[in-house]
Amino acid sequence: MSEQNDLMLRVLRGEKVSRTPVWMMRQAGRYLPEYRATREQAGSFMDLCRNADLACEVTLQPLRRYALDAAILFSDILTIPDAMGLGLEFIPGRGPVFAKTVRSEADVDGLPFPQMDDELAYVMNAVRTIRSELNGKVPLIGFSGSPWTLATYMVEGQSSREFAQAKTLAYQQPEVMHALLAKLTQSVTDYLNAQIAAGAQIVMIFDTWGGALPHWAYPLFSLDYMKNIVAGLNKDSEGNRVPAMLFTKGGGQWLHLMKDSGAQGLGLDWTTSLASARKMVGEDIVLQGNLDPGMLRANPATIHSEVQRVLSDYGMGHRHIFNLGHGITPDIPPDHVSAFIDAVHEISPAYHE
Ligand code: 1CP
Repeated sequence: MSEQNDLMLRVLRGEKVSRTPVWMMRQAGRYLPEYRATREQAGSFMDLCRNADLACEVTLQPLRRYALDAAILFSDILTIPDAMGLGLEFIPGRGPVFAKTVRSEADVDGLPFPQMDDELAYVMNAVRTIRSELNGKVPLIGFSGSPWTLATYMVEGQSSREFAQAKTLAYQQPEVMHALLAKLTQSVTDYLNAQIAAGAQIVMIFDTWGGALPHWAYPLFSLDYMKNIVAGLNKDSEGNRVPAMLFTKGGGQWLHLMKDSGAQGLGLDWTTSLASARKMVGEDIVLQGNLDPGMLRANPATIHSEVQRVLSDYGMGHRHIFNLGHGITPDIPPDHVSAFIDAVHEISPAYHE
């Protein structure tokens, strides 16, 4: 691992590059047999996150197989609510479940601010271990959930489709929801700054459920808090700005608002055309995306032509980072991922004259 690849950082700094960088959301995950083996060795998912050496191992696994241009910290967005004392468990077949929920003013008032050098120290240990092991091979992405997305899990106590409890709280008692979002904003800012201090070179905010909000409520309950976080990010140890990226799933129609968030990059799901997104955000913002992860079930020839479609949709230029429109799913054959990554390497140089 001696080659130094800073392609993604250069794109986020606005420099010219010779091809499109590529990585995948959930690139370390269950579609890889070696991930499943390490996960088994760890015991539970949270035990894997808490063990810096094993978290580092699974972070590096996809990089050994594929020519990826970034590593992403192996952890989860739900580490913050867990550290606030809600008691997180991942139940196979059901997903995350919390022992406690947050549904009243008293519940919000009772939430402690998690300490980055105590309850969340295991995350920073993983960041330090991974950064040192990468040794410059590719940049390391740190991440957090958005306050709104974290709040949906804390209010519901689990994954949700309708967000019945979270929306009732937001619409019926907006001041309680805002108090929760303000607390989470402080915690997420501290969390990302601690990851930056530990060596994260890019930070990404996953707003997976922002797209569930009505148009008037998206800025109020999600975007404004993410802006606040971006404004509160520290520089790295050398005094450089650490690029920030926002990903609101289902947020393509709000790009004209997101472009002024202060983030250098915006992630897109597959419902938005990169060409129209580029017109909306202008040439100063990097766009990341947006192959439908479902396309990876198709055969390698189809994957190749769909990569071509995404690249030509963005068009000529240096401010695109290739990714999926959401995380890769456990059923994808690993050789289809090779076809995807290889196609980006093969086709994208033609878009960088
Ligand atoms: O048993 C397992 O192996 C659990 C599967 C798994 C994995 C691999 C979960 C449970 N989390 C993760 C890792 C993870 N989660 C990463 C690691 C880095 C990488 O991308 O490779 C990241 C960035 C996340 C982020 C995350 N977790 C998000 C935001 C991004 C997204 O995909 O929308 C969300 C919503 C979660 C919650 C979560 N974690 C895991 C589950 C099953 C869920 C619930 C998802 C839901 O509510 O539908």
